Amino acid sequence: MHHGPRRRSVLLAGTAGLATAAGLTSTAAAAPARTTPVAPPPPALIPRPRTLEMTGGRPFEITAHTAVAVRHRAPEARRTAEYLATWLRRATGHAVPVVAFGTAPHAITLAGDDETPSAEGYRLDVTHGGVLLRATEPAGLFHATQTLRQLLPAAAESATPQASPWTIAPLHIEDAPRFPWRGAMLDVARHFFTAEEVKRYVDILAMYKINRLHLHLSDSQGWRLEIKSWPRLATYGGSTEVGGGTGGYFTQREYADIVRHAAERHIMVIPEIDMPAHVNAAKASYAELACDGVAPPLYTGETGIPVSLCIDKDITYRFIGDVLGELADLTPGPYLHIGGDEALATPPEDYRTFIGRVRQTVHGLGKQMIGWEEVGLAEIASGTVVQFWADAKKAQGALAQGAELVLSPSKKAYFDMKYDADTPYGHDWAGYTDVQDGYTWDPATYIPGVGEDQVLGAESALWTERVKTFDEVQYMTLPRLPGLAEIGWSPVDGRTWEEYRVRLATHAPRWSGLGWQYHRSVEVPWGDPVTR
Ligand code: IFG
Repeated sequence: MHHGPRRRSVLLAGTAGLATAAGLTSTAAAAPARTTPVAPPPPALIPRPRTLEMTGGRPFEITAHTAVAVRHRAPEARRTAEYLATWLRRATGHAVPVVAFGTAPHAITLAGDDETPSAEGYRLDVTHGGVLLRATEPAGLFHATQTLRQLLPAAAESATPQASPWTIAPLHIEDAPRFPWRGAMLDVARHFFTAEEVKRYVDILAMYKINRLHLHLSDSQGWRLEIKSWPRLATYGGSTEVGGGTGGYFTQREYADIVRHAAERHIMVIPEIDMPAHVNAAKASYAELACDGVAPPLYTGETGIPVSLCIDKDITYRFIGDVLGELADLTPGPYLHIGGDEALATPPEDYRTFIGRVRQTVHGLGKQMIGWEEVGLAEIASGTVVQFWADAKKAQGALAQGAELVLSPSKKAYFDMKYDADTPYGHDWAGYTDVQDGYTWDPATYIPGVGEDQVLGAESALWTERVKTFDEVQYMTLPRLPGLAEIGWSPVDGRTWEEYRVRLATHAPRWSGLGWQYHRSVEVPWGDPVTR
């Protein structure tokens, strides 16, 4: 961070003081060699904002007199102001009160912005006299606070007061996302992760303006959400995981807590109950779900196993109605993800019948259906969201029915893919995905014949058959997630790996300061080894 003018003025004052004490004439002492102030380097923001202009002049400094002021029609803005003030207090040690607009001379102000209506956009102005965050919607204000966070040194992430000068070079930013959907999927079924760990994951997403958390809540190896009308799904179906560990599940209270934590950071939770395949945990829990009435044993293996719900049994649809009904009540977001992937044990005609019935259940609950690309093989309503992961033909078929696409290409955005041959965790069936590989693609050109206006955005997917601990989850996520966030948010023109990798390297001290694990890929110029 550039300290030019402020430090120079302090130096000058110091020098003059010393010079006067030494009896030197003030003119001689006060006229050091004139150096033209070096323009501060543009800050290393990720995702890169739409416009950024360094406006010069003396920096803004957070001091004991700095307050956070708020003036916005939405009551939500006050909570964002409190979030920002709380964050600033920790590392600066200053009081940083939240005050009403106009009452503090030296303030960081969160305000409305009638000029640039946008769901998530914002404008950010830094001058010597103050900082102004403007946005029409609270989500835009929140994104502006994440940008402000990155304008301060990494020491600002510390949980205890640091001495760093808290200065920001004057600038003007106008910003808004290219795609509305920037997501991250976490598979909590193959290995279970606690609500606390999921909330930490949400904190990583928030730093990079990701706005969707897709939770893969059920699979053959585990059922991870309490369903009151079918209690054994969680108590028995959630009692183990890949490798035979104790597994676990979210009570409905814990799931609601995850939803709240995410909503405060303007992240929508999208729950997935995978069907008709990937259902061994459910069938093991209730024999009546099995076609032959015999519950299979719990499954703790790594590979997918051929299994299907019994398409022509009525109880199957009562089960689905009950489960999705409780899930809908717990999920404020508009989407229910019904999976639909890899239905190898479901005959194609049965699959089409099944997806048709589930679609009606989802719509009956007032929700929109989202499914993996295979749901395009069935009749889906226009407006269904289809998540592309491997087969362009299936995705194009879904588009032909009026679906909208979210891109999770397994060769680019599957964070269970190893970085390289030395990565101790994860898979390699889609090939290695190192940081550069995961960054060099574009959602508007990735699938032949599918352009910008048919794509809602991009989403990473972290499957956890071979990712056991939350440290491993962080290691597989960082440093690839910031790249996916930039792909989803920033303008594509001018976006290059050569320029991005330098910005990315400067974020490592932030992750270290927060105790987040990450992979120090040889592709990134990390600089001097930081204590990790
Ligand atoms: N494909 C399966 C996942 C997971 C993945 C691991 C999808 C949609 C392979 N389905 O990806 O359950 O096993 O990379």
